Amino acid sequence: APYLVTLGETMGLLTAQQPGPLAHVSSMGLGVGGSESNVAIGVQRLGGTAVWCGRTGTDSLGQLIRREIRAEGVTVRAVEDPGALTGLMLKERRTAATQKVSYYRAASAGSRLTPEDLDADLITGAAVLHVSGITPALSPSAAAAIHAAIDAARAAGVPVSFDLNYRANLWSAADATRSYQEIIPLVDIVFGGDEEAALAVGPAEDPVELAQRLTKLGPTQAIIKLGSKGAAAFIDGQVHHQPAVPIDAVDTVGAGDAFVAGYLAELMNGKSPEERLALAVQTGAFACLSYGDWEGLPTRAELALLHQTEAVTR
Ligand code: KDG
Repeated sequence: APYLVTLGETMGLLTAQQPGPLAHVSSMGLGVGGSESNVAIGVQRLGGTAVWCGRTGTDSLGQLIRREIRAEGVTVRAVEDPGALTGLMLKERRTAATQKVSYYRAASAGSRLTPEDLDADLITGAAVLHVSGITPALSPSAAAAIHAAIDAARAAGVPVSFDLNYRANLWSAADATRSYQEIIPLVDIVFGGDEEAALAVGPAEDPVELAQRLTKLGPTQAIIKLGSKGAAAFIDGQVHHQPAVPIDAVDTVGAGDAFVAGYLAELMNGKSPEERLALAVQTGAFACLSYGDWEGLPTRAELALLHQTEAVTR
């Protein structure tokens, strides 16, 4: 089956079980999270096929990550690194409405990804390669890996998708801008929030303007994710406005990955830009309706729940 291939760092994820100061939280839930593996899981839940490449430690967290991603049906091609521990993230909720993510990932196994970790045949045989702007922020070798993956895909005519995914805790805005300007001309599809896109192409009032400027750098599809305002896009020379699905969000972390998964799943199905964006806003909305970065990602059958009005069905 045509498959999506992606690479990146997935970490253990500790989530406070109650809102309040972390010093007074007595229990944390243990799960896993990583932007690219979230996308892979999202595609797989929608009926597609996905492969995740990365690097973990030989530790228990590494085992947990492999098991969890595999359990979702995603093919895992991750190197086990005996020389470093698997990274960790911590999600605290000081108030019910606000979340803070902290990283414990400096020199982690995932950040030691190298070009040698990649299987060129896996990339050249894919329907699409998806990468994110987190990876070049991790280390020089991880940056080299994302470039090597993009080069392999381009040489084989495999379309490349890139989510800017700016993480201010990992690098400066200036470094991100430099890296985005290197990578964007090499990709076909670019996703970003309006502030992320502004790092790459300068600020603009109108998100369509941001999308158009992104396409001037090379991609034929530029999609600006606007959260509760939906999305604006410039795809194959056409402007698109996609309203969001109105919902009461409980946890917005992971919504951007869900959006990308919805878009790419329909791209792989040969669907039109309108159909890709329509599924993207539905999967993005769905991800906000449950806790966890990816656990709530929808199957196609579950999408109907977005419009269900009865609270209970028996
Ligand atoms: O999009 C959600 C991701 O941000 C999260 O799962 C963690 O990959 C992650 C990161 O590096 O921030």
